[in-house]
Amino acid sequence: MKIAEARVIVTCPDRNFVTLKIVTDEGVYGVGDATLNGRELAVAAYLTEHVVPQLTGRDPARIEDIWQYLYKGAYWRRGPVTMTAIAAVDTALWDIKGKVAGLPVYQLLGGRSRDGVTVYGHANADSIESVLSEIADYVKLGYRAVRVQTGIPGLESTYGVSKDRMFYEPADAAVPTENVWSTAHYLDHVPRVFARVREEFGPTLQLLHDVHHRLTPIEAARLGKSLEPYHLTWMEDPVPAELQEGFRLIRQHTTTPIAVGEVFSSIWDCQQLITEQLIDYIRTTVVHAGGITHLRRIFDLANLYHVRSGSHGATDLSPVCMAAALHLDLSIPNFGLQEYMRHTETTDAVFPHGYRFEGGYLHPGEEPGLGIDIDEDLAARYPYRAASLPVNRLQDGTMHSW
Ligand code: GCO
Ligand code: MG
Repeated sequence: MKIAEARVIVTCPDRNFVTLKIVTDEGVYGVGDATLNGRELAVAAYLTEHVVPQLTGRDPARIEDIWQYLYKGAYWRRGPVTMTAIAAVDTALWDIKGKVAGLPVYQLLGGRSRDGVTVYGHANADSIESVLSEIADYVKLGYRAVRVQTGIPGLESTYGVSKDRMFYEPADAAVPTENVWSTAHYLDHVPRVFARVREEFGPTLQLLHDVHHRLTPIEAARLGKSLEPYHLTWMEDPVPAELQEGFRLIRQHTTTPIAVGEVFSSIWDCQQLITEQLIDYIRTTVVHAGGITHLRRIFDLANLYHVRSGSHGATDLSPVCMAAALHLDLSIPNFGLQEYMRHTETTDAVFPHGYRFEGGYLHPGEEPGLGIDIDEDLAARYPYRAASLPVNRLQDGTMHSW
């Protein structure tokens, strides 16, 4: 069997997605997600111009070799654009391997380690009172883990609070929207939110909170300490993680568990965080960290150091990434949680899939391969629309992390 063709499909069914479809000379094909929010066309060009011409004629069964070829062969290693492009190829090749074997990919990865993949949903609202009713809705739907974000009194906009109730889409304008941030207002408010949430929902609902890289280590340490009475499952992205040793300071001060990794693209971005046990959950996922092949390597390293998985699953990661993540989630020994932000109906129609939500779990389904497809005719009806993530400034106008 040989790779006959690879197509890059860019579509915008309510938001932009880039998908790679690899077709073999025997007609079997596989799909991989290549979406990098706000920088979609950079990956599309990387694939079209530099990767696709090197794939034709290769044996699709040689997943590891093709991964090494694209990683080492480019000379320029790592980085989100390169690693997202490699991820797309890798994911599509696993899909093909599963279809050829007649097995769902999780079976090729060692089989089930659990019955289903526990997911967390997003409760977000302007005020504490309205976030309580959002959480109640998730509990009714069967979720056992909920991420909680609210507006901050004194600030007009806050990361994580959507305009739409069920769907969250931060990439809302071609030229980035500008948000304003105050750490003082934030640190004062968040513990009040979680005090109310615990009072209302009791001790066992798993609660999470995303700081979105907005604090310094000592500020994050204060936040973690102030949240200890409400025993969160995790405090996410407390600080920007370019400086991995920054997490040591947070760790020394608080027992609130720490999760990080959605912007990481390789094992090297989290090596120190994992081996020094500075984090509890690693949140990299298939599309941005080199596909199933590389992500499994990250999770295996994490497993040695009591770090569990908590993969990113926002709506800007396509259903193709979600399907791939679920196969890995089901098979690894150190699974923690999987983020699950529902896609819109239009997105789901473009990407018909076998995975399903039931009682707080996602199940990848039993179809051979990943159990995911792209309806190319439908996709063609939704052309790309430029959309950027917002930027963030302090009240005095200084650029801050979004
Ligand atoms: C999350 C994330 C997202 C990101 C988005 C960026 O935890 O789900 O922080 O909401 O902001 O995926 O593209
Ligand atoms: Mg996040």
